[in-house]
Amino acid sequence: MSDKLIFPAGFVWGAATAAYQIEGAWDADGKGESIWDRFAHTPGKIAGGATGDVACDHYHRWAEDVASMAALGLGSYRFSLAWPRIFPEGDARLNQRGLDFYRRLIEALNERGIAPAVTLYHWDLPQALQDRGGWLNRDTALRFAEYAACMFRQFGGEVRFWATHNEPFVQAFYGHGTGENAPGHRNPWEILTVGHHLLLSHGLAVEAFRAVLPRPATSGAPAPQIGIVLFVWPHHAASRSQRDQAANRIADGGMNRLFLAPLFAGGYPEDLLRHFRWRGMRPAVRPGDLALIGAPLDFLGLNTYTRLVNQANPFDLLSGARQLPARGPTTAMGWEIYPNCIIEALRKAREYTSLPLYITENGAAFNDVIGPDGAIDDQNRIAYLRQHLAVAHQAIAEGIDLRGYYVWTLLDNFEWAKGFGKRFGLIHTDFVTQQRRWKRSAYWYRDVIARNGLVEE
Ligand code: IFM
Repeated sequence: MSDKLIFPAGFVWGAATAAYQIEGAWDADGKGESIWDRFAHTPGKIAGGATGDVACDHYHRWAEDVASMAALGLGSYRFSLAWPRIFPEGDARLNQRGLDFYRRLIEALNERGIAPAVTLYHWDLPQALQDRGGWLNRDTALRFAEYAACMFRQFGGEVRFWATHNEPFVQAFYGHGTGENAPGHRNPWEILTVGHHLLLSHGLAVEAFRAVLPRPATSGAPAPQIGIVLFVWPHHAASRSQRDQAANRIADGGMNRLFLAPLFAGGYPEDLLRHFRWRGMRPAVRPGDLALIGAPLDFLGLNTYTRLVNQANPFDLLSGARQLPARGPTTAMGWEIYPNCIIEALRKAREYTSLPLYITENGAAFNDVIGPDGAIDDQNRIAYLRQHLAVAHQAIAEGIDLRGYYVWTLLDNFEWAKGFGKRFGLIHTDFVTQQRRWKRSAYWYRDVIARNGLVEE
């Protein structure tokens, strides 16, 4: 590796968060209950009984957090809107105070030259819609499109990047298959229906976006763009055996192709449909759905952290595969440190689309230690980020149209079912005092941004 890896001019350096993981203020100023509020308030669902009721209290401390972003030199900040903060019952009644919060945040970002990258849905569905069936109900897709259209009208011009969804795979498989995430259903038969309705809602939202914010005829100031963020983790077969190869293809299919193919290749992959149909599972596709889902986008975001190694396992009725334990060094999540996940995820996306690509999440949880002087010398996180960025640079050199990279995450936050124990942040959060403290990796990332690349001293 050269010791100087400079990224193209205009490369977007960012950091990402999500509403439920940082905002807190779960019932403040008229916010409605979300499925994550309900889930976290249910005993036994979250490690240590944690909830996102307060989290990083970003709802009240957003100005301090934006100041940190500016000090880091971020070119863009990726965050999500809490749908029930804006529509407490999911539809109809707009909560002005929730809207005002996001207006203040977006204005503050733009004033500092930090391009807002807004995700409309990062898993916190209004509970009122869940009570009407949630994502199992096709109607939720229509409600999502109305909410999205309202956001485009309210903030359209001030937001540079809009993403409809974050990781629909996770909502469908962990929310409805394993039950690890809200709404906590353990019913694999729901997965494809939920996945399809998420994709349908994406398509309807894109249609609304084009109606509210038509593409400008001439180029001037950067026009708002619309895309989606997918979980794309490379899958490897445990061996060359035909059984492992076949199991790996289905496992990869469930996570990656199930979403890439309808978005970019006109429909669900036949082999997956066959595999799931045999198990009594099928997406509830109606005429016209696939055309909506495949509507042209402006960019694709990829969240990637590691790879998965799959072995055939006839006892797993869903995928027919078992994931082998990580080999070699891992992060605190138990995820193998595998920097090539970046280029493999990008190549996978490129099999489907020539759109501009962004790594919208990449980063690592480690058991950070606060030294006697108060410093957090997280060399392991710096090494992780450096290795993954070096591979991102290699991808660009290979001709992949990678336009930006967002570290997951700006500050330690609520890591879903794992509670507060897994710290991914560049900035340390003391969840008792809410004191923020820059880790060494934050200073390091600031220098990477300032130099537009990796320049080792
Ligand atoms: O914290 C999550 C995030 O909400 C979605 N992508 C993966 C991250 C780490 O698990």
